[in-house]
Amino acid sequence: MFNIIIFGAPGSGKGTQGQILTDRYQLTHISTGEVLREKIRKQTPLGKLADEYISKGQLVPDNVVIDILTKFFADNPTSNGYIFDGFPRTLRQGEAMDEMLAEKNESINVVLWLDVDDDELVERLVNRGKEMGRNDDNLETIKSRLKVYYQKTAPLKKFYSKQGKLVKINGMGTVEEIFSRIEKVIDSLSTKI
Ligand code: B4P
Repeated sequence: MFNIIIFGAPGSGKGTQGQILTDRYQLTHISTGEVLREKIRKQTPLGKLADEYISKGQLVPDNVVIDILTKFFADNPTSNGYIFDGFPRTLRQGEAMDEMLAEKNESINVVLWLDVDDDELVERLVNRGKEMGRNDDNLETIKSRLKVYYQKTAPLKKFYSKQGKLVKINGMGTVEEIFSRIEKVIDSLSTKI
């Protein structure tokens, strides 16, 4: 199994590159953001709760997203490899994920950190807000998401760097250019496993 975390600030291309990676390597993909948006669309109790946080640019509480991951593993007990997109976003989530994988005698192989300038992040998200109408893609909420990213999510870089798993990818450029950088990293690592 080859397990990947795709990591980065909001708008860094996690969802975009995560989907391409899933198709290219036949991985099992989870985007916690997508799962939460689906619950919001269906107006489930969890969706209503998540909406209160997402619409303000805040993180949904750890226990809620950790439960989503637990269910994901129950629904997908075996795989070629998993790709985690938008999870973990806090140290507690990272620790919980390591424990869940250890129970399956598995671990994370690589954390791909998509590094993108803040100005570019804001521009991508503002554009998506105009095109797709996602209610968390407005300037005020985007600023708060970036602040939360630097406070709560960016410390995970140290967590994975200490484990020797963090690989920085230049996330500026076209989708194809960025994917080709990712592909080189995965191909070089997977031959060593
Ligand atoms: P997510 O769905 O993960 O949203 P995101 O961080 O904004 O990134 P996303 O993956 O959607 O965007 P991408 O970078 O691909 O989370 C949404 C919310 O859910 C969070 O704010 C939080 O509240 C909550 N949540 C989710 N997971 C959670 C967790 N684990 N814990 C707590 N809360 C959680 O792309 C952005 C845009 O850029 C797209 O429009 C794309 O087309 C464009 N783009 C991509 N690559 C590009 C490129 N190279 N050039 C130009 N544009 C590009």
